[in-house]
Amino acid sequence: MDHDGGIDDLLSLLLVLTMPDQELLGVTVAPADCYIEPALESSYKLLQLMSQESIPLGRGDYYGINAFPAEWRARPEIVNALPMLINLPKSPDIYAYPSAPDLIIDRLRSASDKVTILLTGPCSNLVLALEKAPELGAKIAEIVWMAGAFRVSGNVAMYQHDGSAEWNVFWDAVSAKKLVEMELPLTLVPLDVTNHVPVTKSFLSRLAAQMDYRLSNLAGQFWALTLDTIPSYYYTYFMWDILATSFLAIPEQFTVESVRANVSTRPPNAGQTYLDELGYELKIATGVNTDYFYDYLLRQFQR
Ligand code: AGV
Ligand code: CA
Repeated sequence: MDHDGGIDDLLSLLLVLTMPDQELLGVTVAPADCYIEPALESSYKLLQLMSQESIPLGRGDYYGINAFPAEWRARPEIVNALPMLINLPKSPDIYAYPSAPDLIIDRLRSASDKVTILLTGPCSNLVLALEKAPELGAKIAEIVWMAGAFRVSGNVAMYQHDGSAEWNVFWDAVSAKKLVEMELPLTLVPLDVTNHVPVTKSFLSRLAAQMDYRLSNLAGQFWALTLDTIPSYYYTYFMWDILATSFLAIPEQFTVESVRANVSTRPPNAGQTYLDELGYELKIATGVNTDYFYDYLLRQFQR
């Protein structure tokens, strides 16, 4: 799993660790929707909470072209101060961790079977790994990436931009284009489908009703931190990464289309993903059974 330290990235890490059929081989973090130090600390603490601290962590040192707003990047600091996490041992020296691309290479190389790669941030770490060791493409069973916006608007509101891109692609559109061009088995979970799963108070209320379970209690606190997303009249916090993560466990609840697509790397639509007859083969999730999805989350956090 490669994530970028957002609140829903960290919840996604927790969710993967509840999946009986997934063996998590490693976690790498990109310094995108986070500052890298607190994000690695929260990742390490969550692994400890789940008694999985032997899963290796890798540090992303590559910074994309279009930085995330600082207010978003700073939010996960709060996570490490929550009562359930604050007193857990801090990670050893995060600068002693391997670099993210090196850990990805090591994990793929030493795996006996093909590996699924879950990306809940930009794809730069994976692309750097595959550029260094292209033969490892053959070790990938599937890449599931929360990214893109095809038949809906994007969520980037920036200078020199028309709003058509989704942030994970916009941060490093050049790497995104390279990844798409590789034509590896790639399934995108774009805004087209994540728009259907906002973080709602009614869901949080159902989660709170089962807060005797430690994970429900913690997840409820994480999600509560997302409700003041700024500016609130424009942004809603969605279960972006959580939905992409759920795809690993309940793919049959999704509608998936095989398409040809491409990625723009230039203003005014840098990072836009668009359907293109002459583009590259990939899959996009376009629908999900939302009731089933929310119920699934409530079940997984009953521990
Ligand atoms: O574009 C969605 C991606 C997801 O990987 N991230 C958040 C999720 O982790 C960027 C993002 C878009 N809008 C945001 C974001 C917001 N209002 N706050 C924080 N991050
Ligand atoms: Ca993310």
